[in-house]
Amino acid sequence: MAKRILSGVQPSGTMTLGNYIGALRQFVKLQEEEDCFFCIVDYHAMTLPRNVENLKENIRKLAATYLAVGIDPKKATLFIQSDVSAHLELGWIMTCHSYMGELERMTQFKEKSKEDESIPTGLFTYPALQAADIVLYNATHVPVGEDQKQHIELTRNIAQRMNNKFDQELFVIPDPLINEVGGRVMSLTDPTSKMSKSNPNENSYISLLDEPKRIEKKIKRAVTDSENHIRFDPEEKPAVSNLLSIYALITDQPMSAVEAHFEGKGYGALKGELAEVVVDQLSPIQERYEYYYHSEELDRILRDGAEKASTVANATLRRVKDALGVGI
Ligand code: ATP
Ligand code: LTN
Repeated sequence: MAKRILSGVQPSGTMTLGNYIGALRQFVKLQEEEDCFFCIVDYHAMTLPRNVENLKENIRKLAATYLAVGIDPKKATLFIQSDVSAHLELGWIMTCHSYMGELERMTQFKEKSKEDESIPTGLFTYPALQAADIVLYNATHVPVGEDQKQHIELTRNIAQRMNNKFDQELFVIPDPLINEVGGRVMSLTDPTSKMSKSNPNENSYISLLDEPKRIEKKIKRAVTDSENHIRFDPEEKPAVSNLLSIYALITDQPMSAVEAHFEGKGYGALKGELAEVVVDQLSPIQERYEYYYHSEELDRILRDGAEKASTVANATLRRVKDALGVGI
């Protein structure tokens, strides 16, 4: 039987090469074989006040990016979370079945709540909404980057808890799908933290919409080490290993082939060739992005997607409300 896939991305800025390698590229492959739902999780983006400012534009940017990287609305359902009200309804129900203790353990919450003195409540309860996003579609698998593993684990726990409580298989228990290589693309300026679009230092990430010159510049400035010896060794040489991983993933080669290719060459060569393959991969995506961003086709795709998603989500919500005994 085909797997049921659900994943979500926050409209919180321009997608990075990390998002592309860790998540979007997987989505494009999965849609060929599996039954896929991809969501623009705008209610999640709202959990940080700074994301509220350009929400409308960021939603459109993300929708155009999904299509530009190759998500095909004939094969997968693409929709905006806030167009399917079942997310908030089930989100509340799942919030009521989650515990403060387990939410307090979430690494992403700990990281993101460091940024501000006033921590929005939504930032804390957000993993319960993410759990609802997933189980609403009876997802069997959730393709995500490494940083989301803990949230999927939490989803499994809440879903199982509710199945036990109501003594029926209310929810499918989902598995994460994480790329072994590429599940965590690191920052270009600090190889100990993940490449993130919310990093204020723009040199730390490559945006999918960066112009060729900018990509070259950022890669040239990327930190390395003082050895000038190319070797894949994430422990001893995290920065160079990160560049090598990106090269291997973009060119679809095993690391052994990449190491052999760069044998005897210096960091200058690695950076030059890496910039070239990244630019080659992103150029056609950027062209398609421009087209979709300005097209009415995009609105139609999102409207159709919301309709299809609502049908599936409402059926799950109905089942849950019946089990709880709420509503008529
Ligand atoms: P931010 O970087 O602003 O904290 P984010 O990029 O983690 O946000 P999303 O845009 O919702 O948040 O992430 C979309 C997907 O990309 C998720 O599955 C996430 O795990 C994955 N992802 C994000 N950054 C990376 C990275 N550096 N390497 C691999 N995958 C990543
Ligand atoms: N929390 C995720 C985004 C997200 C998601 C989802 C991912 C929200 N709902 C459902 C997978 C499935 C993030 O911050 N990247």
